[in-house]
Amino acid sequence: MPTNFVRSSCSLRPDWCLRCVIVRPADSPPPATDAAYLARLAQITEPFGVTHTGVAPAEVLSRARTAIDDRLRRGLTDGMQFTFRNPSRSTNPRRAVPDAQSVFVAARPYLLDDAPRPKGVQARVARYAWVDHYAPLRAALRAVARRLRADGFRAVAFVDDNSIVDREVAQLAGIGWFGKNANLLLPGAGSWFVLGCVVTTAALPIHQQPVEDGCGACRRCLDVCPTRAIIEPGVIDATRCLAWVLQKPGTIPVALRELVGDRIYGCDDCQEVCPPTIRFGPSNRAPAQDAPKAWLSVLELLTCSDAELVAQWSPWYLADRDPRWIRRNALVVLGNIGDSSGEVQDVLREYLVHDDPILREHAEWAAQRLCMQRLGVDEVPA
Ligand code: B12
Ligand code: SF4
Ligand code: SF4
Repeated sequence: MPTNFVRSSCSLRPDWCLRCVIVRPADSPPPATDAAYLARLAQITEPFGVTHTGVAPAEVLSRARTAIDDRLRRGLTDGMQFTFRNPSRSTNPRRAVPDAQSVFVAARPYLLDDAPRPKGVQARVARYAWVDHYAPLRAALRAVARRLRADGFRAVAFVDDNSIVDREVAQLAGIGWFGKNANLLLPGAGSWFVLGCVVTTAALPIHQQPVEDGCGACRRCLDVCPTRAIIEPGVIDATRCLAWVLQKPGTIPVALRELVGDRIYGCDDCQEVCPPTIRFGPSNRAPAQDAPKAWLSVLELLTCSDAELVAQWSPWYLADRDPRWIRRNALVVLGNIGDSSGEVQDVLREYLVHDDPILREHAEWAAQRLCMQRLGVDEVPA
């Protein structure tokens, strides 16, 4: 039983806290934070499905700051909050952990076996949202943070949190390169990865060599994006990116509705066509998961209760956690791929008199589009 106790230093730096007390004798020096120590931290993450790790310096992320300011200035963020709300915080790891020395970064693959499309009117979910891949990554990084704190360092884990720009620290940690589709591509593995990190006062060995650009002359992602949202290599116009269009509050612009196709949440097109991701993705799969939700019945989404919708989709980001944005998306999908069955007509009839004016308007659009499709008309004549 140790006789001396030292306080761990969590980010709040309390004078006294039972939860933060650690049982390391005060006279034992912190361990060397060398390559062997780093390898042990990486080992901690493996059982959680993490395949790639690296270390970035805990310095101000000036390139990301410039990019964020540029996107804001050019009106490309469309009211997104995330890392854009407080850029000086999200681009400075030392705002999260004062005196931080390094950022331990981890990447976890999320590619799962393709799921066949069930019968009926089915909406497509983007691959990263088939199951909650952030939860195991968060568990991995929290385990690393606990190890670091037990060794006397301060450490805080972040996964898809607004406190830090994940792709930027991952690139600086030597995990991959910025693709023209803006995603971080891992050499020999592609981009089907979620990212997270631990900001720490431990001076871990920092990665020195950036990964070389692997896009070369390719520009498939720019050409295939259904809404032309990749306006320059690496620059996304969120007002047109379907991933944001399906998450944001309010009305989906009429000009984008047909392009939504059968998507209910997220968009994968700029990754599905990416040659390194096609080539290497399949050998970098996520651990098998039970019942991934790759397809959702549109009619069920439109007829179940709000409570059921929220309970089922709690890991998804939805503005204000409001289930009506899922219903709005479902109405657009129904307009695009619905059939003339009685069930579809019943559901549409219900939404055409809905109390919510946004849902009513999307139902009107869907009804009009389905009629036009049946008449073989693509556009309302001017
Ligand atoms: C806001 C956000 C979005 C927004 C905006 C995306 C964007 N490109 O900015 C929306 C909602 C559209 C979105 C969509 C998606 N997202 Co998102 N998103 C975020 C979030 C919360 C913040 C991103 C951010 O700060 N962007 C700021 C801008 C300035 O950064 P950037 O566009 O990446 O710009 C960088 C490049 O321009 C680069 N750069 C600088 N100079 C140059 C020059 C060239 C030539 C190039 C190529 C690059 C380059 O430096 C910039 C700064 O790092 C992060 C989580 C986080 N906390 O970081 C997840 C995150 C980026 N998203 C993620 C995912 C999975 C997605 C989707 C694939 C989900 C989906 N299937 O629908 C799509 C992909 C869309 C796309 N092509 O980018 C992952 C990306 C993983 C990866 N391997 O890259 C992240 C990291 C979440 C996570 N923790 O795993 N997302
Ligand atoms: S996620 Fe879809 S809409 Fe957004 S840039 Fe990629 S292909 Fe375009
Ligand atoms: S599709 Fe081509 S240009 Fe786009 S990210 Fe992939 S390799 Fe780079």
